[in-house]
Amino acid sequence: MSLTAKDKAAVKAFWGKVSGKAEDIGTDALSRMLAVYPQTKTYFSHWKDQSPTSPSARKHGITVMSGVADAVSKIDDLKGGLLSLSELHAFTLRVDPANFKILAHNILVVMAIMFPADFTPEVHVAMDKFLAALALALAEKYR
Ligand code: HNI
Repeated sequence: MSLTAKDKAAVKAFWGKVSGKAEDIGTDALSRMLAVYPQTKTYFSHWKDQSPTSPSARKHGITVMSGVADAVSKIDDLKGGLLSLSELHAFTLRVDPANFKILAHNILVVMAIMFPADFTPEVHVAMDKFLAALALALAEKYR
């Protein structure tokens, strides 16, 4: 299900409101992923502290959201724009693509908690579709 012009406009407008808090969103979403889906910890065994609120987890939450910000700027060509990131996750990190949906879910949960008034059903569906398209783009090199 591709992103319509309406979806893209909703994503860009909402991102404009929340991007100032991207680091807070990322750190909370990443720590929730590690806490709620502990199997995701296997990808971070090189961290000396894998606890959800560890400095490594916080730093990675910020890193992930820089990837999301990049994806918003490349919303018209996610597959092309995220090619190198997909190669990193597929070939180097060997992240099971199922985890992209898990992290996307946690990002949505945190956005809903932090921005209840702005997170309308219209924004919810647009962000859900955008993060699904992002996950698909990241899984592109797995084919
Ligand atoms: Ni992901 C590294 C973006 C999902 C495990 N990840 C990155 C980097 C970005 C990034 C950006 C840094 C790349 C670089 O160093 O050049 N990751 C994203 C985005 C998503 C995502 C946008 C989905 C929304 N990554 C995931 C998931 C997992 C994951 C779901 C595992 C559960 N990512 C990693 C690991 C690294 C990583 C592991 C390397 C981290 C490190 O410590 O170097």
